[in-house]
Amino acid sequence: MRVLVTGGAGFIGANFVLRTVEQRPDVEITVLDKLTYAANPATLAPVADRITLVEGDVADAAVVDRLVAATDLVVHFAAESHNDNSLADPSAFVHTNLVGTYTLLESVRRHGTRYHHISTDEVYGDLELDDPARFTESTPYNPSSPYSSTKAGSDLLVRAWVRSFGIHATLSNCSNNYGPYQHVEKFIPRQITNVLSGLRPKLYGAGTNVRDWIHVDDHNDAVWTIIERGTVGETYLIGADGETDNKTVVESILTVLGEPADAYDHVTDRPGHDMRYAIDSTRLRTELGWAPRYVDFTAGLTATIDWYRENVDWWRPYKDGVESGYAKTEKVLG
Ligand code: NAD
Ligand code: TDX
Repeated sequence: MRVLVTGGAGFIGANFVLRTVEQRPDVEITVLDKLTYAANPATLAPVADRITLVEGDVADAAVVDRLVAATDLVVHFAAESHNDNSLADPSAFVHTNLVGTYTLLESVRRHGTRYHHISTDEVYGDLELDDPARFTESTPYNPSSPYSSTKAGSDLLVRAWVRSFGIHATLSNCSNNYGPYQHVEKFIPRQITNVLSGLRPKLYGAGTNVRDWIHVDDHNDAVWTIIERGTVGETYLIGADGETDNKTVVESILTVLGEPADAYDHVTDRPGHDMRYAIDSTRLRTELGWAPRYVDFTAGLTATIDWYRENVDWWRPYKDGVESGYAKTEKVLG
């Protein structure tokens, strides 16, 4: 099978490529990636001779059409993915997440190609801390940020292209991922690499916000499950029952790294900061038989910390630039 992976040089897409090369030797992979600041080509270096890497934009119709014409399946990971960046400048988010998805949809429509759309639980907005509810496939869309609204818009385009044009698409909305090869701008790698660099972790506001953590390998196994066993036109939520508040995550990282658990700073909160995400993945588990393998978040977090400790060369070139960007707006709270 020939698979086109968009965004395959970023965090989740690259983990998907590495795992697929290892586990499915029959799959021929082409990666389409713009190699933005978020990509790290070093991640794919070990499989360079097993895949084809095309540097290009998912909103470039000519490139997309040439690649889609020569593939059996598109897995669309490419996106501008960081909420903080979307607050500073939303333009790239509209371009990549909306125009890029539209461009792919028109191409898969033309060629009748199977398409899987990767999305996020953030399209559902947020929950209160004491709300017993979790997101399900029927939760109404209510995104908060420029990032999540462009992801929500991209999901709605896919659904409309299924209904109006009969494209063969499935969608998945996953909770917060962690694991190796995640950019140091994101919460968990930022705090790990802060401690490893002699800097104090930075917690937005009080740190009571809750995220529903899932290991990236569990996400990608679920994606293959949906591609192979999902019903075309349907949406599946992916989550591993990993709800944890940010303060607990920072304290765990410090403890694992042998530092005092309170050696972190509270800093300026994110504007419009979503309070809590929580996924009910019953449908994926009961209908398609998927289950996460990383059920102990502390064990998965410890393995991830070890990975960043052992792979300083991978993240070091990105660290200073990210921290100087945050320093422009972030103030330590008294
Ligand atoms: P990432 O930022 O690490 O990687 C994104 C990749 O897309 C990068 O390699 C980048 O170069 C590429 N890209 C950006 N714009 C492009 C364009 N115009 N054309 C081609 N390539 C482009 O993101 P990630 O965390 O790996 O997220 C991947 C997908 O998973 C996104 O769709 C995101 O919305 C979704 N998602 C992420 C999480 C999470 O916790 N990180 C959770 C749920 C869903
Ligand atoms: O330095 C920080 N301090 C901090 O307290 C950073 C970078 C973040 N935070 C908080 C904000 C969030 O409550 O940690 C939490 C996680 O932040 P991010 O890693 O930026 O993730 P989030 O905004 O939750 O979005 C992530 O999950 C859903 C991904 O970046 C999205 O691409 C995905 O769709």
